[in-house]
Amino acid sequence: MSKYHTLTAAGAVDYARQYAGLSDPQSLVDAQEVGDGNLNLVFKILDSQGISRIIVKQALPYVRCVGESWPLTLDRARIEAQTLLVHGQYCPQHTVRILHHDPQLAVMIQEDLSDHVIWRRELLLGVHYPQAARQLGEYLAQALFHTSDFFLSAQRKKAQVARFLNPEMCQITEDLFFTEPYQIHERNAYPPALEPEVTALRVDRSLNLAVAGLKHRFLSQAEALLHGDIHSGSVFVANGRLKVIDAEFGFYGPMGFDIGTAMGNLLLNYCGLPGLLALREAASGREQRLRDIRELWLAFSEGFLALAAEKTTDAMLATPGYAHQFLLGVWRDAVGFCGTELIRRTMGFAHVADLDGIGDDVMRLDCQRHALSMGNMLIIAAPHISDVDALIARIRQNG
Ligand code: SR1
Ligand code: MG
Repeated sequence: MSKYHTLTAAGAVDYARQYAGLSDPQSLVDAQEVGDGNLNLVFKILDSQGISRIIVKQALPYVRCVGESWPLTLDRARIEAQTLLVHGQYCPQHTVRILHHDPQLAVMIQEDLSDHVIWRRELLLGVHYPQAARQLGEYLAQALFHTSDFFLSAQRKKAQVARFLNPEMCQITEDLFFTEPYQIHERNAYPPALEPEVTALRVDRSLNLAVAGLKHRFLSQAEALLHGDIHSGSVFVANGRLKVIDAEFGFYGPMGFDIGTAMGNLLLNYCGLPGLLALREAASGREQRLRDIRELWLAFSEGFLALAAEKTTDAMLATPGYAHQFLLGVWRDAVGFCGTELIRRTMGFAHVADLDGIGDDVMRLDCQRHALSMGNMLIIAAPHISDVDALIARIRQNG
């Protein structure tokens, strides 16, 4: 019989006392449930001073933001913990530390990051973390290179692909990113005023062909162990520091998906800023987002090329110029996936505060229209946008 049961706050405290590996487990006395994502329970475990010491995270057997009508695999907790452990092996400075996990209870204990803040919340307020984009690029370079065929032997890599099959979570992405926004679907959510723009996406044959290609790559290209959901809500920042959390969508997929999702969330912020901040702050925030995108890509690509030059194990993949050639494809993918993130976060099932948090109705609609048109443009133009400077020029042209 399964030992799974949902933890109460008191149960989470007991669990942390037993398994967090603290030298003073009895100092843990209370728990606060703070989960504000779409899927899981998250407890901060507090000591007698009320200081948060450790995080206990448990997967629920359904999508939290919907309820039991949308059941969901508990295996995602194992995938999440193991993905973060693998990424943490290669990039400990930017991966949340996992102290313990139990696949049957679908629970993990992770380091407390109360001295950090969620990057999205800061982006909404116009607070800039100068090193964040570069650090996220470094994380992606380390995590993706070391889990790819460039680094792992072919045998080991195939074993890892099998270990990280994550079909139910991938199906969510396949549906929410690549299918539902281009169909009439009950899960799509957008104001009636956007109907003309949404209909235009649905009937645009060139756009649908390009999205089909992206979906096909997501379905079939097992290039590296992806984080799988690397938006600005999955990233904690502090002065000079950055930690990635929440890898339950981890699986072997196309590298451009992680990079594109990260860039897409910076662009969602770019589109939303005029509705979130005063004119001058919004303009300067937008310039900052463009610089962030540039730094993210350069940190990833330069980091990846340096690792490839030093550590590629396969004799043919080590052929001079091959890693560079491979990255050209990753770049094209990233731009396309970035476009799909913009579209699905604007009119699909799962939205972001960068747009939905805009108080003024007219301004919100303007920003949403901008995100849809930018997403569309990026998906169509991806094969012709040669590098990150060309991307930034296109974004400026788009408004
Ligand atoms: C049902 S899950 C909806 C979205 O939330 C997650 O953070 C992922 O982005 C997913 O697409
Ligand atoms: Mg998440």
